[in-house]
Amino acid sequence: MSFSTHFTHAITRKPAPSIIAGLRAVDTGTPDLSLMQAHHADYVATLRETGATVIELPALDAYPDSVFVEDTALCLPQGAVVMRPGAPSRLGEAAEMAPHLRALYSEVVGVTGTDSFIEGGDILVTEREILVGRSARTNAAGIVELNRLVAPWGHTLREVHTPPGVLHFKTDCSLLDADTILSTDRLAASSCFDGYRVIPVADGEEAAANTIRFNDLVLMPAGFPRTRDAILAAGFQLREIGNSECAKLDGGMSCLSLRFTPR
Ligand code: CIR
Repeated sequence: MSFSTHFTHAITRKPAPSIIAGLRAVDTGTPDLSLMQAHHADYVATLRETGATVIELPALDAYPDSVFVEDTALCLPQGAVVMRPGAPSRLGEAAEMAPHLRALYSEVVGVTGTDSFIEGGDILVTEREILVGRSARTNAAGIVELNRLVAPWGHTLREVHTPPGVLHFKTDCSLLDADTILSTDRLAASSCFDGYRVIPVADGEEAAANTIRFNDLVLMPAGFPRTRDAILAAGFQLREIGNSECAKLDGGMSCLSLRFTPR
C-alpha cells in the first residue's frame, strides 16, 4: 500500500469563531462560520467513510487559522516533524499540535532553528521523494533543517519553487497516486514534475488544484466541473466538498487535515 496515498488516521481541528480574522491574501468577504462548520463536517465524514480513524480536535479560538492543521506538521511513516510556521500569528499552532502527535507516534521531532520557517502546505510527499516549495512561508533554513531531520528516515528531499503570489506549493498541486500529480499549468511549467504523469487543472479553475488522495477517494473542492471530469476520466473515485468559506482564507482540501499511519 502506498504510504503517500493510504492512511489509517487523520487529525482535523474544528473551525473556531475567530476564523473571521483568519489570514488572507485578498479580502473576498468574511467567512460564514456555520457554513464552514457544515463543510468541515462533510469533509470529516468523507475521511471516515474510507475506513480511517479521524481525531477531531476542539476549536482553538486563540488561533484564527488553526482549522488549517496541515501547516503544523509533516507526518511520515517513520515519525512526525513539527513545523515552524512562517506566519507569526500561526507559530503557536505547531506547539498545540505536538502533544497529539506524541500520543500517536513513537518518534516526534521538530524544526526549531529561530531562522527556520516551514509550513506543511509547502510539502508534497510522493512515494519516491519529498518536494518542498520555497514560499513566503517556507525559507531555505527551514528546508535545510527538514532535510536533516528526515534524511535518517531514508527520505530524499527536493527543493522546488512556489509560483509568485501563490500561498503554498500545494495550493497549486496534489498527489493523486504514486505517479500522478494534479497541477496548475503555472506550476508544472517549472518542470518540477518531470518524470510524473501530470493531470492539468482546467484553465480558470486553478483553485481546484488543492485536492487530497485519501485512501480510495480523491476529495476536491466543489464547483470546478472541468477539472472534476478530468480526474474522473483518469479513473479516480472522487468526492466534491464545499470549500467556499475556507477559500476566502486561501485554504483547501489538504490544509484541513494531517494524514498518516502512526507507528
Ligand atoms: C494562512 O494564510 O495561513 C491560512 N489562511 C490558510 C492556510 C492554508 N493552508 C494550506 O494551504 N496548507
